[in-house]
Amino acid sequence: MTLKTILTAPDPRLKKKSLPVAAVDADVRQLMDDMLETMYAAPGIGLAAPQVGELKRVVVLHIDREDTKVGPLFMANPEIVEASDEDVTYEEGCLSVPEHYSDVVRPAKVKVRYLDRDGQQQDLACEGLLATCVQHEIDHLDGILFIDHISALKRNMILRKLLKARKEKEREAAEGKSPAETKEKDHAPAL
Ligand code: GNR
Ligand code: NI
Repeated sequence: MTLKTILTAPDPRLKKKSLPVAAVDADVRQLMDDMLETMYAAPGIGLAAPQVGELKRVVVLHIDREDTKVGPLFMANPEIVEASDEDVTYEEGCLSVPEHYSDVVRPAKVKVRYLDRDGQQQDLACEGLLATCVQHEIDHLDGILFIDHISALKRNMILRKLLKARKEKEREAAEGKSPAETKEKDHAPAL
């Protein structure tokens, strides 16, 4: 078991389309197990392989809430085979878009077809948070983030903030300081 590093936007790897796996072999199972551990540590309720830099169509999910308890689920090559006409709005977050949340509209119910950890094909009817999460994860496999479903104005604001936060972190690392030591007076004034 190995913890993987979760990529954050903007990162070109998060925008790429992932490739199907030929089979659920030992390597894919290892990736699934590492992803599950990484997801639990984050913590999150789902994780897609491209978020850890592996451009493969692999997803893990585990939801443990009052109203929805499911998982751990391991999915290779997941596909939405049915979606409801009815939509639902959910405030989404993403481990690759840390500390930002936005309402996203998606079909309320979906049926997902996938290969499980044993390579067996499964059809799973999803509703509630599971339906939202499954669609969010399959989006990752197609290089789509939840911020791609919101207005360009909000998206660009979030991306700018993420880039600024990353540069700040890099600067602190280069100066060998802990974030707490970095005071406002140390910042270069914004132009
Ligand atoms: O942990 C997560 N929570 C979440 C909440 C609402 C809608 C989607 C999600 S998925 C997210 C983890 C993640 O980034 N998966 O790709
Ligand atoms: Ni995500």
